[in-house]
Amino acid sequence: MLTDLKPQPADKILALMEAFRADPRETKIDLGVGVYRNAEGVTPVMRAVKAAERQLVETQETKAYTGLAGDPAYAAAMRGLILGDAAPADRIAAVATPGGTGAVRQGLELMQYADRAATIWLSAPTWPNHPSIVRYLGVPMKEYRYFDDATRMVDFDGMMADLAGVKAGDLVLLHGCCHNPTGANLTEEQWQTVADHLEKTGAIPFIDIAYQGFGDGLDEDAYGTRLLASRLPEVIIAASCSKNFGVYRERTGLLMAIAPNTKARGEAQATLAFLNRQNYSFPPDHGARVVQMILDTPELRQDWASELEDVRLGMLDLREQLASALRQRTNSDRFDFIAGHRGMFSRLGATPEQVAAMREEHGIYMVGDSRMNIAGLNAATVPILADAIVAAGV
Ligand code: PLP
Ligand code: TYF
Repeated sequence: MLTDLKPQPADKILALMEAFRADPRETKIDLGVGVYRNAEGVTPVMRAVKAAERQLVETQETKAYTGLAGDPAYAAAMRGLILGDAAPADRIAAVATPGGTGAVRQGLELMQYADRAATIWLSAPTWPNHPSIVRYLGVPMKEYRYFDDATRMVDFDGMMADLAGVKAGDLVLLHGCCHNPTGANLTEEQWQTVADHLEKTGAIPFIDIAYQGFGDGLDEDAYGTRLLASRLPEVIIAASCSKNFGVYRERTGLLMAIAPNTKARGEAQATLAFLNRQNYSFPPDHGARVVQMILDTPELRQDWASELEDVRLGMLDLREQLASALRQRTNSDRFDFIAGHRGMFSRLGATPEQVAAMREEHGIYMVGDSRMNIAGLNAATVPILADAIVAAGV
């Protein structure tokens, strides 16, 4: 059996992480994998997470199994964070999952279990794990245009022209905020147009929200998700706590399924618990419990939100610094889109050759499609990157 295995294509982002580690140059700059880093290059444990963990160590009396859906208090707290009161709780099924990736996977499993024939529409481009998992499960897949290479903004006309092809029951995967890999996001008006279209066609939004609080703020980043949740009968939401709580390795995610009515919600809840059981029985609990404690304890929640806000503003400041350094060097505003993008990433729009040249000559590591992790920069490396971008002729 094991001698017949074929090599699997590497995840380009994770391969880049290895290549960076192996590069001996002291001046190297890592703009690859989407992990937040502060000005010292550290991915800190957030203050509120430390405090909640301390409390947990002191007070937790058992590590016996939770339920198949995970801790209901975690689901309720996350529902509030993501949806506010956009949809009534008695229409929302939810299960804890191992990270946002686990939520995406279980959402696709749910979709496939419910309707084998349904197609999922992915943005071009999107996070590479989306098409990878979709293909692995054999879910029918189509793409819609999303990014305009010329303006480096959303190609909304292209997007809507392609989504004109959706059929009732198809799913449309949308990034809730902070689009990965482009950094280009829908405006509130554009979200409304998308909501109108989904309503009219009977297609179902599948929202992946992995960066709430990294873009324009916790509530602002949930605008599109809440709008769709308030207007459509069915919505699938895959959420990750990896970034906004900095609990990457704890594997903390949530899948929500908004159903048209309470009865359908009950079936969805039972099916999600069943699907958890088929894959791993009980989802991880430590990160989920920490997140729940933070969200439900006013002092912890306030401290968490304030640290997250500092992270967000720090990344916005780096965007301004880089756009301004490039404005000076090129005597033009053609890189201003970097300041207009939101979240951790920006797609620079460099060719693969230019990306390779920046890596070889300057030790600057960005993903091959020219996605940069803005959090990999600091005030000292912004001018170095700006010089390299100009030298590469981007
Ligand atoms: N969805 C998107 C768009 C992401 O960028 C990520 C990456 O962090 C995830 C989901 C899931 O992350 P995790 O599985 O680490 O929670
Ligand atoms: O896009 C990123 O960099 C993050 C982290 O297989 C990530 O979402 C990258 C690849 C992967 C899992 C997570």
